Amino acid sequence: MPPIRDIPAFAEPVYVSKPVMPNLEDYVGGLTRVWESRWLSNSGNEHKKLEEQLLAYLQTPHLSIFNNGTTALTVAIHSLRLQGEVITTPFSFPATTHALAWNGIDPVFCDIDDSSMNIDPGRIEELITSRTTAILGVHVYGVPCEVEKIQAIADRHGLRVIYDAAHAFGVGIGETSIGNYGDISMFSFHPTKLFHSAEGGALTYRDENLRDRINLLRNFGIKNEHEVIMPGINGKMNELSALMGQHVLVLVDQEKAKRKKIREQYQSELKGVEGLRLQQRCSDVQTNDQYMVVRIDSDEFGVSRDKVYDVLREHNVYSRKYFYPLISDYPCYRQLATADPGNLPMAAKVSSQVLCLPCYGDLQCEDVSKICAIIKSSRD
Ligand code: T4K
Repeated sequence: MPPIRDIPAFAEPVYVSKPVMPNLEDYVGGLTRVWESRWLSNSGNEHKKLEEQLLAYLQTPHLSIFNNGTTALTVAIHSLRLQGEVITTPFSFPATTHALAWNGIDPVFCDIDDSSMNIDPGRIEELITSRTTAILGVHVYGVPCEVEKIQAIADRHGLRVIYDAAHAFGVGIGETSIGNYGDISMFSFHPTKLFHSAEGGALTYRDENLRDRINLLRNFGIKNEHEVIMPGINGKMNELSALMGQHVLVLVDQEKAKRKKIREQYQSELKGVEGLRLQQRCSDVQTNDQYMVVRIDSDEFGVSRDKVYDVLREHNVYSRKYFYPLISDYPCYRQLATADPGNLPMAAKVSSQVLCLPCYGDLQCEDVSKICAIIKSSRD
């Protein structure tokens, strides 16, 4: 390995993610249609078209698109009339727990599994009380939670199950698309995601009875011009985003294949380096290769995750510590009994080790090699 001082910085910043951009002329062609229609929001034609296309792609019985994943998740929780306490993971993006807080629900933090980095089903039951109404899991980095075990616990205790599938677009277990597990799943269509609509999100669900309620909640609870029947919110996706989504959707499989190659290159170049732990693929899971995460054990590797992050930054590489700090360490949640670090030893360990490396279709092979060289030489 060259000494770190001999590796030049990238001329341009290399970010953790870069959005897939559709062909501009194609998008402008679609925009002309929107311009002429003078219909910009409130379930227009583009919105309807995107919902149909996503329904087919995600292979779920029902789907409602939203202006972002956070609003979608907040509505999902409200639509199931959840109250009291919900058991969730502290190892996620703030939106997961905030969506509970916005519904007046007390989050209960459960530790995570060392391998999947998702909520540990073996620790859920001890947290159930008479106030528990649901389990909110997150398919972190697109790796599915242990859905069968979680459902069995929920069934035993009469609980609902919601999945934050923000990272899991296009993921499946065997032949089953990930959006078919639990009562409701939420997908994020933020530009940093494999599939995006500039901003956006969706809920998928199997119960047809939820459809009207979710769609009403998405539109202020307006039933018709004379009736507002529930305290809804504005969760509607606008037509420009819906059009963007249509143009990005046709590129998703190609982007997925490119990211798979990039991840494989990272895996092969970082394999066997003492102190670096790479995420293993599960044999029955169709992954989406959206994130490339590496875990750094500072004792074995010789330097800490934070040091590697700093060295990458000095070389113009903007890796990200998804997810550090833990949600349970935020000032707004750390007073909760289950936020006690003693309750969450694995989450604390994982959060101090993870680093998400740049992973997007346009990243070049030589860039991946250089990033790996910087990481390996960061011990100098
Ligand atoms: N649940 C989970 C588990 C989530 O991860 C998220 C979102 C949500 C719920 C909520 O879903 P949404 O309401 O967002 O639909 C980013 C994203 O903003 C966020 O959507 C995502 N998770 C999270 C993991 O990553 P930040 O604060 O790291 O974003 P930012 O602006 O620093 O962007 C990261 C990098 O991406 C930048 O360094 C450069 C690049 N980038 C970003 C944008 C916005 C681009 O190249 N182009 C862009 O347009 O949260």
